Amino acid sequence: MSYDLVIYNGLVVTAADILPKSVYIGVNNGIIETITTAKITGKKEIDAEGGYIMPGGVDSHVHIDQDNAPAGDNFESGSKSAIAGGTTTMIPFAIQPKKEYDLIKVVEEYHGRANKNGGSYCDYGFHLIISEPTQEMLEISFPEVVEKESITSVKVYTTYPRYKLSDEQLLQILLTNRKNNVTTMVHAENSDIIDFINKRLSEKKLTQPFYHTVSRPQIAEDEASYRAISLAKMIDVPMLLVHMSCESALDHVKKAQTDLFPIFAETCPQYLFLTGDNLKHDCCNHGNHDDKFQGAKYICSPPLRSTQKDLEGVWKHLINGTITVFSSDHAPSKYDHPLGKKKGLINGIPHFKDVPNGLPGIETRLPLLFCYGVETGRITPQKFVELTSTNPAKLYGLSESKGSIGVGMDADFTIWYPKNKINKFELKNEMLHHSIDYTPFEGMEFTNWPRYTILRGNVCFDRDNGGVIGGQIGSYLKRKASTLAGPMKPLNPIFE
Ligand code: DUC
Ligand code: ZN
Ligand code: ZN
Repeated sequence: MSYDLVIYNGLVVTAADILPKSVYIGVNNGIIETITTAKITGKKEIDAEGGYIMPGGVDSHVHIDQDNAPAGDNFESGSKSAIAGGTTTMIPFAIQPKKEYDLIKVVEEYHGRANKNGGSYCDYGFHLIISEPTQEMLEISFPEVVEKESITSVKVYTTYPRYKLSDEQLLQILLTNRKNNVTTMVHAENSDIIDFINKRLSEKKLTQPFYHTVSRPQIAEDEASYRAISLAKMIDVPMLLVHMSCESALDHVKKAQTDLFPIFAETCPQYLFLTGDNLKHDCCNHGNHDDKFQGAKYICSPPLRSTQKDLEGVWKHLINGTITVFSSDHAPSKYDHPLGKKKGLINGIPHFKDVPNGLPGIETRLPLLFCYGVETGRITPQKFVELTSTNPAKLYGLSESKGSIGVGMDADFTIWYPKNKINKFELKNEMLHHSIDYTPFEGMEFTNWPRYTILRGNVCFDRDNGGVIGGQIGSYLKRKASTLAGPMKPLNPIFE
């Protein structure tokens, strides 16, 4: 029997194991049909030459074609960048605009965005962002959209004037999510602390990009994380805190997990690799010290933290198991564009508050953690797979088809070069496929990169033979309920 595709001579890694023998993986119709030690043949064959064969990356936190980032990526460029960085599935956000209570309409509008310009290169789903919950919407439109679109995760914010919800609104959403088997994602920063500091910074005319880091201190994330965990405990419902950036906030997650609450944590490359020094225009990482605004390239929220010790605190929680998923929070805006980062430079005066938040990173997420985590020996290849593919697939209801290598699963793979096969190189933005004019990881050294990215049996990226060679074949993924949390306790009857 011949297969559509056979992959062989590599080390197959799942979140649990590295298979002890070199095996053959046979793919037909986009699905893994066999994994065998017996030699098999295919119409197309890939020799992994001893490199790791991992499940395709699942990036469960990305912002694509968002209204607040008109100088960002659309689905075409964002998903192309995903594929070129080893990611085969991404989950961007469909945002409820204020005063729009028809959530089916909201998601349909995002399907339109995803289908524009030929569609997506990788598979994708949508998380829903709720910015203005009403009782009627939560009772009628919300269950409808969950059912029709199979959306099983919702993000809410404790900050940003446009999105911020009160604690009571958060409780309402947690309860609604519990009833609908939906996972809640929370952006946790105390908005009153931020406003209080911002007022004083602006009075003192301290508005250069660096003051963004001053305006959103760790204590703001720490307090809001603790509060969100407390609210989730009250309703006893699974919750993920997104883009966690500091050790003290992660300590709260660890405590809740130790007490057997279904609280999960996400971090992102920027909180492992970059410090707030990058927001200073004369930081030694920048080539051009004359551009006093370039720190704006690093404005994201929560902000980059101060010291190497802060980064080590996040690494500790990544290694000790507190952190469940490693996402990019790809939230790109061009730097040199009036609607991009330079929106915050008005008549030559910097205003960090007007700079669109977020960093590009969908393409660099996997290579960064692979090179600085796996190849340095800080984490095992299995832990890498767990954080970057298996856990996001389980958390967001995709584990029947994505996130692992097994018979019956989608044939999504990231194949790495064998160690030392390629020369170490310094990253340059022109190597990347996003539509952004910079990467915050410029100049960092890489010892490896995805050699092949395969989506449902299609070789979409071949780094040495044409780069992105796949088409815009990405499909919308209907998702199931999360399989990460255990069974819930009975609901407190007061909340029925
Ligand atoms: N922070 C967010 O909450 N979302 C997108 C980008 C960012 O920096
Ligand atoms: Zn956020
Ligand atoms: Zn985000």
